[in-house]
Amino acid sequence: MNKITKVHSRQVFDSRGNPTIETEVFSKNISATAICPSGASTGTYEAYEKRDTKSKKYLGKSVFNAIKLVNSKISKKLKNKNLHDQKLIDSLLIKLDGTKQKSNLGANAILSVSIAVKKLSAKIKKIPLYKTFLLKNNFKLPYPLMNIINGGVHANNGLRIQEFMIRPDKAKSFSEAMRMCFLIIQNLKILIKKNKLSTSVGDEGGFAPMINNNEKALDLIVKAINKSGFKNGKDVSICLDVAANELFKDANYSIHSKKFISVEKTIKKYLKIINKYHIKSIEDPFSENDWVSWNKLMKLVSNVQIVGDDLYVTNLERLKKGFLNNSSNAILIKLNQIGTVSETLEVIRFAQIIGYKTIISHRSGDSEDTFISDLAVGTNSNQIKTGSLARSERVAKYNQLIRIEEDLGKKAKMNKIH
Ligand code: 2PG
Ligand code: MG
Repeated sequence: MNKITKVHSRQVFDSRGNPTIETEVFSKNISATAICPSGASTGTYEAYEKRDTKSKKYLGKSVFNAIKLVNSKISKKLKNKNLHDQKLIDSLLIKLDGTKQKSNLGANAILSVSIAVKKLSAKIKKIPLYKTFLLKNNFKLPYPLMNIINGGVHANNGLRIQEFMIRPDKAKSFSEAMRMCFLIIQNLKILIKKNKLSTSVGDEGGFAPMINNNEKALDLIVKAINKSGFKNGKDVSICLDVAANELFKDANYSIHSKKFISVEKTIKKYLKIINKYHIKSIEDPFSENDWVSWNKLMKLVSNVQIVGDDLYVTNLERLKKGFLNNSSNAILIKLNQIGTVSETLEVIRFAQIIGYKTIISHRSGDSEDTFISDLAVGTNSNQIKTGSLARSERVAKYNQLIRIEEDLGKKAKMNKIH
């Protein structure tokens, strides 16, 4: 048994330049670190992110109070505990916090400890991290969901939909998936330039051209797919994250233009773009409490992946409710929405039992930490959503998957999409 000897946190910065927590867990002189990510379009039911809202020093965004709690209370509690017993460690953290949304210690404090413990355990056992989750063998690589045009709260271009993504469905290997995405992104850049628009990027590395019409963005992507020699809807699929929480008011939605329209009209427009652009996946098409509309859409589409993100917030109770309501057929998994590795694994396990696709996801504020790449492979998750092939915090996750593919050698296979 290896014991935890010390837990130490420090304030570092995320990809948006905001303060966040890095925690280092020690067992004697060996240590591992983890950095907590942070969202912009967050769900109401997510676990609590603790920030020093009253302190002016970092405009209310510093995390020194959370860090203090790790370095005192949490460190004391975990000292001499079995490093390899992740469930025990996580349950001690949950108990020590004692609230439903982890608002005492902060889910950002708790998660950074939980992930660092998991990493250190693998390091000391000398096992690649991806081999320490739910799967014991037969590892498969996830399909990347690359967010190549950014809108919503991740950019300031006026695009209503937050994420326009591509998924290289016909790729036979992860490296091939990356090559396909690379080609499409390069061609998209040329097309954007030709249209005299800016090729600067948004929070998740996708282009953020000044267009304010969803269909214009979709037209550009279709052109880039064609120009790369691929067939939209066959070789490559277009996938969306609407993040509809941000576009909802008084039972109406403003997804397709600035104007708020009824659910019926919104669904009609969804069906129109699904057919026109062969869209294969839509995340958060409705807001987090609008269970009825989710179910309506599910009844109308058969070959489309409907993904719950803010709807489920990686929370088992909400996922169960969604399952009974037939709300979706896939779930987005974000560790910091729930706050510990063990709870995240529990949600993934349940989702897979009920036949939901699991998609491991970054946050819009992220870091060089690549834990989610290992998590995706180790839990047999079909897809990973971690931004475009730009900005090091996004690319780092893809690079880690390339390393895992190489490590698996001939055994490396892609996961199933359908
Ligand atoms: C989302 C995420 C990640 P954020 O909505 O799926 O892309 O964004 O981290 O801002 O919640
Ligand atoms: Mg989302």
